[in-house]
Amino acid sequence: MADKFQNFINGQWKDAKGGQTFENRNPANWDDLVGTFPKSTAEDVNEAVAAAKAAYEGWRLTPAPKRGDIMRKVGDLMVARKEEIAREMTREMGKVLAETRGDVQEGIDTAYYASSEGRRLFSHTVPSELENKFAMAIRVPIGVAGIVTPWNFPMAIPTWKIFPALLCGNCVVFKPASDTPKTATMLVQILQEAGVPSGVVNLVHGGGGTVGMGIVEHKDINLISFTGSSAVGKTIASSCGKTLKPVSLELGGKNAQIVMDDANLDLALDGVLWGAFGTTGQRCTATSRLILHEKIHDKFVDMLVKRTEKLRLGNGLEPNVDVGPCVNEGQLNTDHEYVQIGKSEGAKLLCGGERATEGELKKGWFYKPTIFTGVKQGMRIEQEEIFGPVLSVIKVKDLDEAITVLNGTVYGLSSSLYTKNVNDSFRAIRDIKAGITYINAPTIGAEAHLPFGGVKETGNGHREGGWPVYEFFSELKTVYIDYSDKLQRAQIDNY
Ligand code: UN1
Repeated sequence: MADKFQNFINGQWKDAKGGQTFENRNPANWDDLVGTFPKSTAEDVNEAVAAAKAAYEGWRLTPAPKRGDIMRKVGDLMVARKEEIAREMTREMGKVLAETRGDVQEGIDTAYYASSEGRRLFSHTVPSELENKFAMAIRVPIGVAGIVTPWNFPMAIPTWKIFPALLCGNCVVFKPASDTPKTATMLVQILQEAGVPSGVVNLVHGGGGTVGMGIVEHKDINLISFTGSSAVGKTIASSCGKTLKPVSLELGGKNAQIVMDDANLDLALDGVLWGAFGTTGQRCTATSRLILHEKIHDKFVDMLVKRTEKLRLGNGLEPNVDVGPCVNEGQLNTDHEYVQIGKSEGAKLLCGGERATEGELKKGWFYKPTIFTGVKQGMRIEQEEIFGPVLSVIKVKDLDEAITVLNGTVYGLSSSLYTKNVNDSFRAIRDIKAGITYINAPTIGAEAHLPFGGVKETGNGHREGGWPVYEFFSELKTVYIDYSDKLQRAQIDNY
């Protein structure tokens, strides 16, 4: 009998009102049923939103340092359960244990950061232009936040949104990806145990169309934070536009690593292997393009293919496994379709390009790490987000061409340059159009206390992580206090 999980609404664990459920299976072994989860409907969303709205009146008045104390407890509980959560996460979405441990750690870092922000959360106090008048801007919460998150960082990304939302004094209705409902459940259990009052955080499982869009469109949801594809992000933004609901979007990427002819090639090789095939290429920040200076192109490609062919695929819970499965059959099919597209566009397939089915691997959604060379600017495999272990290699003659190629997509999340030349580094930092640029490090590796996000169709200008996310989850109220005992007209009486 598989474990049966529930929604969490107004401090109670409960089934979906309609009684329907969906299954969550291990992508490394489809026979392994992780559990069944409620397939919720609009009724469940309504109940969760009503609970959050009612709880808001108490939560908004709880002092921010006190909310921060709860966040510290959340961090402590996550530390205590880190290994257990990491193992369950690997089981439900496949990435290897070292990576799921990192994912939980990112949540822990975010909790402690949020905790300290409870004693800050400041804005500006500035002088008034009039005598005997005081002026300042203070931060106030907004209301009920709808949080809709993906499966690739099932702990880190929800914490990036939920912890700042709560710390600022908002209540939350949370819809996790249906590929990772168990990690989300563990997070909400921890929030409950840490003392978050009933109704302040509500968890509603189910599909994106019904539950996700149900939250986005709900009149009593006051702001939305979403991470996922650019296509869905545009739909959400259009919906939010109708009522001017604030929305923070973290969307697709087509990140590139540039390797110049003076780079430390061994270092660049470690970087691209980790960037392209870590998390099976299923990161918003994954390296899906490798831009090589023509002088080192052939040598580097040789080095890369040799190492790629040695990567060990398998169940991420087993030792010495480098690459886990794709998250589900649909993603595996997408990867394979893109391989066909790459071939038909004339790119040269050097390795991978097929499903891995040896031994136990046939029980899961494993795809061999794939490399294409001879990729030209404008090909679909060079332009479109694949979200799998498929790397496109592009040859360029100099840094200018490399940056032009790197900038030539609709996305702009992460980017990386390997070089020893300090002048080239600073030119790249200035000219690359991306939210994140790494020098001599791969495209992945964001830290919890720095802004995370991208430009162009990667988002809508907001950032997660660090301090800017607290600006999204709060509003400014400007306050003037006149203690002159007379009418003072700004701009008029003093000029
Ligand atoms: C994502 O890919 O959606 O920098 C988030 C990184 C991680 C976060 C990635 N710390 O790759």
